[in-house]
Amino acid sequence: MAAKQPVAIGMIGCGFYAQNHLHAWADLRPEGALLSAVCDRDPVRAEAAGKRFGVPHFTDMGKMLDTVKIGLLDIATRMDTHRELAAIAAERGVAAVVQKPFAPTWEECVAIVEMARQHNAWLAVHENFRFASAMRAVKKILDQGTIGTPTWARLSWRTGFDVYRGQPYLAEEEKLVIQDVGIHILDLARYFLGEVAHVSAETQKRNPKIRAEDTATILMRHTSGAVCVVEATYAAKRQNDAFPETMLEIEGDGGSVILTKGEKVIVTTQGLSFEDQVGGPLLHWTSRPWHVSQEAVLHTNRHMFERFRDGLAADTSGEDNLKTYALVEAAYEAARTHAAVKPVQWVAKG
Ligand code: NAD
Ligand code: 89Y
Repeated sequence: MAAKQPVAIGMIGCGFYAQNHLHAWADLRPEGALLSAVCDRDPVRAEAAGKRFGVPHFTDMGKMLDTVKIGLLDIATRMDTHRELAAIAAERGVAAVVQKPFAPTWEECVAIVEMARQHNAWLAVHENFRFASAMRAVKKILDQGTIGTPTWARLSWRTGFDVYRGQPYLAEEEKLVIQDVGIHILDLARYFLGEVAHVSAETQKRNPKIRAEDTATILMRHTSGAVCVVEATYAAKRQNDAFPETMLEIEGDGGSVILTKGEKVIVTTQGLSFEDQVGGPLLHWTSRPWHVSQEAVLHTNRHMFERFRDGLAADTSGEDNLKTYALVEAAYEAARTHAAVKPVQWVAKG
């Protein structure tokens, strides 16, 4: 069998969260993902990343693509820049992974997918929560039929961790908790329970110092008939804050799986229960509490690189992520109207 070709990776954005991408790419070098250039419009950040990871650095993505032959671009800038950068990638036929949220509006998300389609360019969204070790373990339990058919779930992200310190822009966003982190939890709901028929939601702004909603309580009926509660808040004040872990309970007709703080699962099947630790080990560049989120970046990057190299769509392709983004849109619409909303109307528009 022919050896698999290495892929040259170009990193766009070297800010707060991109540091995790950079470390993950460095770890994936032995597997053939060769970080080959970095770019940030802030020259200090670009140079720091270039020096640290031993690759050329740029302040302009076009210039970087003119200078270094890149196979796969990893765009970890903020959402307002994604359309412009993804367009440059698509027009040059270069594959791209774009961080979540895909874009600030549904129309822009669709435009990005459409551009990639027109230019036949490979496109994916870096939706890392579903790639975390604990989430993979839960999915395996479901796929093995251990709890039977899932019929009810609660996926819960409740924290008072000061997210505004590392990501000060969050305090100014027009839409906050659903678009920033609820999007991950909604994606997990799709991952575990499939597509969604109806969405109801209530939002609250509990912290007066920020601009948008910081709490969302979302109720969904999946097309399978399963019912799921998705909770997301940045305003919880509680002991043993689980940041950045997602707490999860899924009940099926044959048992249940519960994921608790510390990445412990409690599985009940055929009347018997057992517990297991399902998190991944600390990596040389991860630390608590962020480790859970960071290690998911490594698994996400590996998935992206392998799928691109093998000519296959990513599980979280641009098209797939539109379905998650449709849940975000539906949740905001439901919160605005206090009525149940069908997300399929966005997907049909896409
Ligand atoms: P940040 O502001 O710290 O970093 C963004 C960087 O992009 C900055 O250094 C900026 O100079 C650079 N940039 C902007 N426009 C550019 C351009 N045209 N060309 C090159 N560089 C450009 O933001 P952040 O906190 O790192 O967030 C980045 C993205 O990561 C956001 O979409 C955020 O939602 C996402 N994020 C994801 C997770 C997760 O778990 N998946 C966690 C945190 C943040
Ligand atoms: O921005 C958020 C995300 O995507 O994951 C965690 C986070 O960084 C803060 O809640």
